[in-house]
Amino acid sequence: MLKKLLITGANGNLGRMCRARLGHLAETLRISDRDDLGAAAAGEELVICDLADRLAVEALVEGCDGIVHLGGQSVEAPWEVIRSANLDGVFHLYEAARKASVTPRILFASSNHAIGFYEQNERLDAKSPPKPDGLYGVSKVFGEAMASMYHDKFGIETASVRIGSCFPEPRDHRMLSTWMSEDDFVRLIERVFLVPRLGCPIIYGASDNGASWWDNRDVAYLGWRPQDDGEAYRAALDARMEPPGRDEAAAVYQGGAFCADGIHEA
Ligand code: NAI
Ligand code: 15L
Repeated sequence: MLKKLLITGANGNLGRMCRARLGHLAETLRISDRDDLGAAAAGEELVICDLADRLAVEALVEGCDGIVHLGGQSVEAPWEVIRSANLDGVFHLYEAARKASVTPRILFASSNHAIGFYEQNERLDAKSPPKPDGLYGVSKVFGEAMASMYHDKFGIETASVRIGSCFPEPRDHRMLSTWMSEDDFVRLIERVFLVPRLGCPIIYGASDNGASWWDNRDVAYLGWRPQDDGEAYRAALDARMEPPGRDEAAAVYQGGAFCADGIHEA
């Protein structure tokens, strides 16, 4: 069991879910976001912190032996926003981890948008080079690179999870391939913090989808067995919406509509 597990981005969709469901992994959860976090539950410490504030992030990370790093800009945005939250923020997190009295193990919430420009007829594994589909995707590639460097140079272990689409259920036809159920994400987080040796793997964060494009055989040693499958929602999706036209980005690229998005100017 961990002593203190830090969850960043705890006001977000995944952060709220993790806050509610990860208490069994640690004696204390340190819950953080840049906004109000409500009242602390039993076993929680609350820390308001902007990831762009280097000294505040050092204080945030000190004493934590595990970090689920969900905080940051989670969709495409102007460069200034991406840079502050996802580049400076990740640098601050790793510098804080390097300097801390306890070296934390980290789960970094990367994204399928790090490889979004692969076409949907391509099959990827952990060795597939990045192919980001926007500034947001580039920032996730940066985060994976930081994880790799801090592992090789300082021994900090990180699971970089290229999360597909983690929502209660798939929202469109592309997500039949990219969906990860919340239950499967919790199972993955458990394995990341329980496995004796983690290293610095790239993991595709998706359920056991019949329509998957991703191969996680390289991380079989984690013992993660996703149990859900987006196929269970196909009939309901078909009844609710038309699939995208075959030339639309949503049907061509793994990153879907992000590939058709332009650069967001400030
Ligand atoms: P979200 O946008 O709901 O939550 C992100 C949280 O980060 C927010 O509460 C926000 O206040 C916080 N945040 C943003 N900038 C910050 C800063 N400078 N300092 C401190 N906190 C800051 O995103 P969601 O869906 O919960 O995703 C969590 C993480 O997982 C994100 O890093 C996202 O990129 C990644 N991800 C999520 C996917 C999904 O399907 N939900 C898919 C792929 C990646
Ligand atoms: C992401 O990276 C986003 O954070 C999330 O909101 C979804 O858009 C997801 O990718 C996706 O591609 O479905």
